[in-house]
Amino acid sequence: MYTQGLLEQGSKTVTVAAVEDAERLQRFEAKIDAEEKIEPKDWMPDAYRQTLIRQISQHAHSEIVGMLPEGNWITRAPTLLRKSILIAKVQDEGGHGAYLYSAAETLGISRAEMIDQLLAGKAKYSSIFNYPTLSWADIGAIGWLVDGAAIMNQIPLCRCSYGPYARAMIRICKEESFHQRQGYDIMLKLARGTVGQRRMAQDALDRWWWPSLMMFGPPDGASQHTALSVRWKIKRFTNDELRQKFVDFTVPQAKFLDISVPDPDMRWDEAAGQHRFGEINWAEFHEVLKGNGPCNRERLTARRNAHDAGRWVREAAAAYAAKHTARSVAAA
Ligand code: BYC
Repeated sequence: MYTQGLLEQGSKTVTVAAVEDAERLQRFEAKIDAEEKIEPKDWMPDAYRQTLIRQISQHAHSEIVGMLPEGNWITRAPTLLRKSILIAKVQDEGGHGAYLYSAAETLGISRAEMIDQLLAGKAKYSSIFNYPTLSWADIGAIGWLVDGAAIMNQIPLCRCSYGPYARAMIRICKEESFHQRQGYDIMLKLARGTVGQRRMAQDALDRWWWPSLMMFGPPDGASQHTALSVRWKIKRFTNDELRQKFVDFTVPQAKFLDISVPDPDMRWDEAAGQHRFGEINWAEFHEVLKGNGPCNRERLTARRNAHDAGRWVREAAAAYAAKHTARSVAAA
């Protein structure tokens, strides 16, 4: 426990609390360096707790808001099989949101608080979900590119230093991998289809390519949280490192589909063993983050309406739980 007294250390007077904190910080960092997990009841610096609450809650919101662009196509999927796959995928995203809210709750914030922040427009969620799904090919592009980018970012999160987040990510990544494959399969069918279907596939790649690169966050030089998150092994790679891996992984997949990445500056750098790519439109990214993307308002309105429509369910569940608690107290 913190002691408020004073301790003489040579000529310097420091608070006992500060010494205790420094010792705890040292033990905390030694644990992280040794690749041990930090668990909810362990001591952790407040900055670690706050960063995790921020990142995990934003991640949870992204999963929940991310159900909307794809949910938009459930009634219009071209076959029964595609419809079943899409329903399963959208349900998986809801499940991911639920595990992630639970992981964030272990840090001392409630799910209700996090949801209030989202509905009040105070919490961020991934920029990518503020773009519209205009054709069936967009469902292919989301699975291929958006889930592909998500996997690239999330596989390292399975090794995150915070135990509950790392464990949630293991299951999420398994499901994301099915999501990526079903998306690529849609793209493959379209790319090998009629002229019109090929055009749809190309159009979807044209619209989703750049927003997918933005999913990795601002460039390293502008990323305010990366340094500390990498030091504390919340993030294992920087934003630019993951973006580069994604480009290197995805460009050959586009070639196999025989459709073109919409970037005239894209080229293979033999010496570096990497693709070089053009400048990302960061002004567009910041506009989307400020709430001015093509669908920001629509997404928040949909979540607010869903929250209002579900109020009676939450109230009924709370009344049922209270009744059971009262009965077990009376029986005890
Ligand atoms: N969109 O210092 P930085 C999915 C914010 S869901 C919006 O680099 P950090 C799926 C950032 O939050 C996949 N905001 O931050 C679901 C920060 O703002 P604050 C979602 C962004 O945290 C359904 C500020 O910019 N994945 O796969 O070190 C269907 C400065 O950035 C974005 C995750 O959430 C963005 N793209 O790094 C289909 C993964 N980028 O908080 C698929 C977990 C940055 O200071 N999250 N910002 O106001 C992460 O790995 C990290 O949080 C990020 C950003 C790499 C995203």
